[in-house]
Formats: sequence, C-alpha cells, structure tokens
Amino acid sequence: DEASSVPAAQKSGWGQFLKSLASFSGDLSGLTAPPFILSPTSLSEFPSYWGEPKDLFAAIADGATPEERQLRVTRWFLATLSGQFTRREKETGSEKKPLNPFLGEQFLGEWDNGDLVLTVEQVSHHPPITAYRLENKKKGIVWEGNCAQKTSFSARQISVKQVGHGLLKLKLADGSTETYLVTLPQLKIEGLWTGRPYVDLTDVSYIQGSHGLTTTVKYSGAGWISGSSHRHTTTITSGLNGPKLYEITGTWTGESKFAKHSKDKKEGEVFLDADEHVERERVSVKPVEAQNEFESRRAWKAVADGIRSGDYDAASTAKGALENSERQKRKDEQAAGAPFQLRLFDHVPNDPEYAQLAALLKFKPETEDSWRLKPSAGR
Ligand code: HCR
Repeated sequence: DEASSVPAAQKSGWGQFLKSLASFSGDLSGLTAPPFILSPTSLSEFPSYWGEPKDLFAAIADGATPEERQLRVTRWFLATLSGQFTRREKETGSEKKPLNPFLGEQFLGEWDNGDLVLTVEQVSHHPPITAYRLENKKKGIVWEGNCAQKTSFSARQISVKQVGHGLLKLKLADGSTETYLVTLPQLKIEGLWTGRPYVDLTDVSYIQGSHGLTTTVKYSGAGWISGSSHRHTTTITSGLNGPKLYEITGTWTGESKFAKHSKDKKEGEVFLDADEHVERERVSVKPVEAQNEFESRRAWKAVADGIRSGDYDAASTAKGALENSERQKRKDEQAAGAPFQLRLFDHVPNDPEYAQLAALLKFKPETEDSWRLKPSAGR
C-alpha cells in the first residue's frame, strides 16, 4: 500500500494536500496540511541546531592557524546538519510541517549556564525570515545569520532553496577579527507519496574565510551509483578555484574521512563522526510561565498542546486566534501610521560584510541583507 504511513482517516486529506502542492510555488506555510503531518514546534526554534554541537563550536577558537580554524568551522558546520535535517524524521518517523512563526516571535535559549547564548527573532512574516545569533563570549565566537525558504514543486518532490547566510566572527588573541561567510544547502523533500516525507540535501554550500580559504561542500543523495543518501564531498582550497589543501568525503549523518592528497592529514583519517562522537545537547529555555509574551513556546502553547494530545480542533482554534490577533495588530499599526518595530535585531540592508566575502565566492548579485542583534537587546 503506497500510502501506508498515512492514517486511514486522513488519506483523502493527504491526497488533497499533495494535489494542492502540485499547483503551488512560494512559501508552504500557508498550505493547510492534514493533522498527522503537523509539528508542535515553531520554525523559530530551528536555529538551536547550530548550537547543539557546542563543544565543536567552542573549539573553533582553539585552532592555531587559519587552516586549522577553517577545518574546525567546517567540522562544526557539518556536525550541525544531521540535527537540522534528519532529527525529526529519526525521532517521529517523518519530517513534519513546523509552525509558521509570527512577526516578532522570539526564541531565547542557552547552554552551559549561559556560556553559549542563542537569540532568535522572526524578522519578517511575508516572506518568513528568521534571524538568529549564537554567542560564546568566553571564546570570542559569534555566529549571526538569517534564513528564509523558497519552495517549488516538481517531479514528485518539494525543492526548498534556503535564502540567507550566516557570518561567523572570531576574535583572535591579537585582537583582530576573522570572519567566515557560510551559505546554506538546498533541500529536497522526498517520500511524499508514501506519507513519510524526509529531507536530503543537494547542490553546494560554501564557507568563505576572510583569510582567503574556501570550503566547498557538495551534497549528493542516493543515486544509481551510490546507494546511500546524505553524502558529501568537501574540499578546502586556497581561494574558490585555488590549489586544493584538503578533501573530505563521507556522509553528514555519519562518518567523514580525509581523502587522498590532504595536506598534513593521512588518507582515511576520521574528520568527523557525526553519529557517534559528537556531544550534542538540546538548548535550555525558561519554563513557559517565565517567558515573555513573544517567546515561541509560550505564544504557541495551546496549539502545541492540541497537536501533541491529538486534539486538533483545539489546536486549530488556538492557531486561528493567534493568527487573527496578529492580523489585527498589523492593521492597527497601519492605521496608527506606526509600523511594527523589531525588538531584538536591526536590519542591515545590502550588508557590506556579506558583500566583501561573497565577492570572493564570485556571487552575483553580491548583496544580501543581514540582521544584527541590537546592543540594547541585553543578550
Ligand atoms: C522545509 C522545512 C522548513 C524549513 C526547515 C529549515 C530549512 C529551516 C532552517 C533550519 O536551519 C534548517 C531547516 C530544516 C528543515 O529540514 C526545513 C523543513 C523541512 C520541512 C519544512 C517544510 C516547510 C514542511 C513541508 C511540509 C511537508 C512535510 C509535507
């Protein structure tokens, strides 16, 4: 039975959903999906995946040379991917449709009693854009970025282009700053017809260091030659098309090893074991009662409770109430001539810091917006 993972009572709903996808492009958040595919978690929580391999993040600062630091940024980045893209499928059997954050929604978290601090704000609703900052003050590392998604549908799968980037800033012992531009992979959502959607990655992403080193991660899935999915081939070169210093191959969900011709590393030496040897820790957040009214888990509590307990009527009533109240707020703001103001981040249109590093990757156009934490945010 092709649709075996879809509960009997929701089969026609799932069929409708798939049909609506076929004639759709834009952002998926507006589409009504059957209950079994709904997640009780808002997309504003997703930036916490960047912080979960917290020791690898902290270790970036201990790299003695630009090459060693480029390797460490690359290792941390690859280690975040299994959380970002396969966690939900692993835990619940399929990818789910996350809650669509409201404008100004916040997600505030930390690890190790505040040694690592995460701040997230939904900085746009149409299109949905999430801005985040992860900071380890003791180590002098800041990772600040934004993410939006452009979705299209073809050949039985959903393609999701991640729009946005992150900048990792490292304060070095001599007081200077090193910056890394990180670009994001594209996703395919497969398994739709069997009612068990899961994510694989395609295309490339880059890590461009201000010292001139470039990491290129090429993603490939299960093909007719390689049976396994989630594969990558990663190179570190001196400049985008410069001499190759390192090559690393493997899967971003499991083991990655140095390949032949890697400067000062042996062929077959393990670079990362994303499955086994990476300590990961979930982010800590305040209990809902102590959260402010814009914090995700407090604002979505009734919706999430309904989804978790299977009371979908309660979930959809609560969701409708939240969405109506947001619409009303925007109308009131318009009528008062006082548009919504972000509380935690400042918008930096055509970010020059992005442009400088993007130019090394020969991107066109070389401009993109960024969002920076307001000094007054108190985080
Ligand atoms: C595409 C996706 C929403 C966006 C999610 C992103 C891209 C968000 C930023 C994170 O850093 C990484 C990330 C991981 C998720 O895998 C990705 C989600 C997967 C599904 C979801 C769709 C909007 C849901 C489509 C509905 C399907 C399940 C039928």
